[in-house]
Amino acid sequence: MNLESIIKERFDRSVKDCTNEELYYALLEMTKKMAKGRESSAGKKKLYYISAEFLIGKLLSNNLINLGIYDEVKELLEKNGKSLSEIESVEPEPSLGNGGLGRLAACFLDSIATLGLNGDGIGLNYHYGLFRQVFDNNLQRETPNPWIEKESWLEKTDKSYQIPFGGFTLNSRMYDIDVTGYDNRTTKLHLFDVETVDESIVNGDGIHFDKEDIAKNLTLFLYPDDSDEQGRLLRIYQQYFMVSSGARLILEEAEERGCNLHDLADYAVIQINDTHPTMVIPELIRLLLERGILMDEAIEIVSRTCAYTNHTILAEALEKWPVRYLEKVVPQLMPIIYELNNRVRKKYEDESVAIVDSEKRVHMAHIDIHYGYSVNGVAYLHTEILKNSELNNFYRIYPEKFNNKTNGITFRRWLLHCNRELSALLEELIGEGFKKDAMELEKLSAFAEDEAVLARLTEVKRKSKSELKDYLKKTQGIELNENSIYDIQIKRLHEYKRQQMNALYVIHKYFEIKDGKKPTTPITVIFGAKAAPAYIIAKDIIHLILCLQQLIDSDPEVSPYLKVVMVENYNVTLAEKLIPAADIHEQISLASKEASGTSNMKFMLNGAVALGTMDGANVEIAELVGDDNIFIFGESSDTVIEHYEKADYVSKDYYEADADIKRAVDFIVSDEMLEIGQEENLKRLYNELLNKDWFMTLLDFQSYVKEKERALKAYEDRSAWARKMLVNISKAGFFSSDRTIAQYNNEVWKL
Ligand code: 26V
Repeated sequence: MNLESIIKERFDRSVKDCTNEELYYALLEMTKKMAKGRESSAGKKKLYYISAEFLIGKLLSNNLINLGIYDEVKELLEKNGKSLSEIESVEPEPSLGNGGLGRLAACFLDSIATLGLNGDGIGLNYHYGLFRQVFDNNLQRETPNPWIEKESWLEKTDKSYQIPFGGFTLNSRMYDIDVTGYDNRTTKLHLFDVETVDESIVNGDGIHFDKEDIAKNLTLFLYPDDSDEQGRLLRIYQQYFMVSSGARLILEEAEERGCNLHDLADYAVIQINDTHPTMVIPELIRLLLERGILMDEAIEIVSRTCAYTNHTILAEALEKWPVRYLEKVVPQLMPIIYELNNRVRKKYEDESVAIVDSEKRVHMAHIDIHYGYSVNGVAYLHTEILKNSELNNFYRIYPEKFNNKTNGITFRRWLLHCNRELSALLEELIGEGFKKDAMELEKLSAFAEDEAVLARLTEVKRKSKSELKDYLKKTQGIELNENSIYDIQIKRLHEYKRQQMNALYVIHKYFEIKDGKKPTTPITVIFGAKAAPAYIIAKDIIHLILCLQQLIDSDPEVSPYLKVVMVENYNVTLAEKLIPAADIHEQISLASKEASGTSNMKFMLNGAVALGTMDGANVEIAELVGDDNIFIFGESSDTVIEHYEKADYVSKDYYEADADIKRAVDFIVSDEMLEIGQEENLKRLYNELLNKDWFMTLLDFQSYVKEKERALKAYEDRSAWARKMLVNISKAGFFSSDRTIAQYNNEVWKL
C-alpha cells in the first residue's frame, strides 16, 4: 500500500493536511491500482452475467476489505486525525438497480470473483441511475441521481461497437469497473454507454426529458417511466443496445481464446437475468448467421450457450412486447423471432407456449425457455410454483431444464463491512473461518445457552441501534428512541409486498394507545422504499405512511410509545446502516408473490428476527431456524393461489366483518388524516383497499396483528430474544452467495 506516496504525488501534501475529498480520490486511485493484475481469466469457458441492473453500492470500503487492507488504511487515517467513514460519505452511490434483482447481480459478481471463477458482468452505464427520492409535502418526488464524476470507479476502454437500430446506428462504448473478490481475484463489470448521451436534455430538477431523442437519452436513466409508449420503446432501445454490445464482446472474446464459433458453448455461457436481456438470443443467432453459420446450427449453438433466471411471477412484470414496437426498434431481429416462433408452433399446438401470441405480442420469457438450456427460480417455493403452476406447460415439455438456485448475499458487504462489531464478536467466539466458509457460523450454536455471550450480542445490537439513531439524526434530521424496538421494512414499494398492511397495523396500534393500551417497550416502525414513478397506488402508500409519521409525531399522547419513520431515498448505503440495527424485520408479502427476497437473509445474518409469511426464501429461513426463532403468519401460497383461481376474495367482506379492520381502513380518510394529507391520494388508496385489494391485505390482517403482538411480547424476555438472534446468525451460512454461485457453476455453468 502506498497511499502516502499517491497523496504526495497528487497533492504534494501529507495525509493530515488533506481534505476528505482529496483522501477519497487518493484511495480510489490506490484501490484501482491494486485491483489490477488480479483478473481471473483462467479456463477456456467464460461466464457472462448479463443484467439491466447492477446495484453495486459504494465500493471503497468493500474494496478495502476484499483487498485485505481495510484495517491498515483505517489506522493510518486515524493516526492522522481522519475518519474513513467520513471519507466514505464523499463517495456517490450509483443507483443502477431497482431492488433485489440488481443487488443480487452485485452480490453474485462479488462471489464470482471470490471463488476465482472466470466470469464478467454486462450491463448499461446509466448516468442518472434510477432516481433520487425526495419527500415534498408528504409525497415522493423524483430527481436525477448523478454519480459519474471526473474520476470514478469507471474506466473507459478502447472497445466500441456500431449498434444498428431501425433507421439509424449508435456507437456504443464499453466502460469497466473492477469488482474485487475477497482475498482472491478481480472480475469486470462491463457497462456499455452511448457516446452521444447528453445529460443536458433533462429538464428542471425532475426526471423529464425528450424520450424520442434516443442518441441523447439512451443511457440517462434506468427504466424510464414506461407508462407511455415512448417510455416503453426507449426500454427496448436500451435492452437491444445492451445485448447487442454484449453479444459482440462475447463473440470477440471467444474467438480470441481460439473458438471457431461452432463450439461457442464450450467457450461461453450467458446467464440471462430476468427477461430484460432476452434479445441476446435472437441477436446472437443473427450475428452467427452473418458469420456464415446456417439457421439450424445457429439456433442450436445459442441454445446451448444461454441460461435463464426467472425472478417474478407477477404478470405485469413478465415482459410481452408488441410486435410493432420490435418492428420499429429492431427490425433486423423480427425474421429471427418469427422463425423461432414458427418452430415452436410447428412442434407444440398449445397456444400458451407460443412466442408470438394471437394479439401479436412477443413473450420474452418464452424465448428464454424454448431457446435456453436452463430455467431457474430463485428460492425453493418460487421454483415449485414455476414448475407446478405459472410455467407448468413449459415444465411438462422440458422438465430437465428446470432447476432451483436459492438466492444468496455476499457476507463481505452484509456482515464484515456493515457490522464490524458483530464480525469482531463472531471472530472472537468461533475464529476467522466463517469469513471464507459461511457454514462455519453454525459453530455459534454452541453458545446458545451462554448468558454472557447472549448479553454481548444484545450489546452489539444496542450499539448498532444507537449508531443508526446518530446517522439518521445527522443525515435526515430524524429523531429515534434508541430504547424502542426497531421494526424495519425496507424494499421496493409494491402492493404485493404489503407495506400498506404494516401501515394499517400502525393505525391499529395508534388506536390502542389512545384507548390506554400502551406497549411495554415503545415501538419504532421504520420504512424505506422507492415507488416506480408511474405507480400511482404505490405513491399513495408512501403518502399514507408519511402522513402517519407527521400525525403521530405531533401527538404527545401517542408519540412516546409509537413512532413511524420513512427514510428518504432508501439505497444500499442506508440498508447497510438499517440492517444491523433491526430487532424485527418485516417480510410480509402475500404468499406466492415474493420470489425470494434477499433483505430477509441480510437481516437474519445481522441478528434480527423475521415477522413474515410463508413466501419466497422465508420458507427456507423458517425451516433452518425452527418455529421458536421466527414469527410466521398468514394464508399459505396454496390457499392464495386457490383464491386467485376461484376469484373468490372480496376485501369488503373482511372490512365489514371485522371492527378493527374497519376502524383502521376508515382512518385513512378520517378528518385527522385529511387535514395533513391530500384527499385525492388518501381516498384513492381507501377505495383500492375496500373495492379491490388485489394482494389481499385484509385477508391476512388479523393473523398479522396477532403474530406481531406475539413478537413484541417475546422481545420483553431479552435473554430469550438474544437466543433467537444467535440462532438466526448461526443458521445464515446457507444464504451466502458463495453457495449460490457454486451451485450455478456446478449445475449450470460448468466453468
Ligand atoms: C419490477 C417492477 C418494476 C416496475 C414496477 C412494477 C414491477 C413489478 C415487479 C418487478 C419485479 C422484477 C423482477 C424482480 O426484481 N424480482 C425480484 O428478484 C429478487 C432477486 O431474485 C427477489 O429476491 C425478489 O423476490 C424479486 O421480487
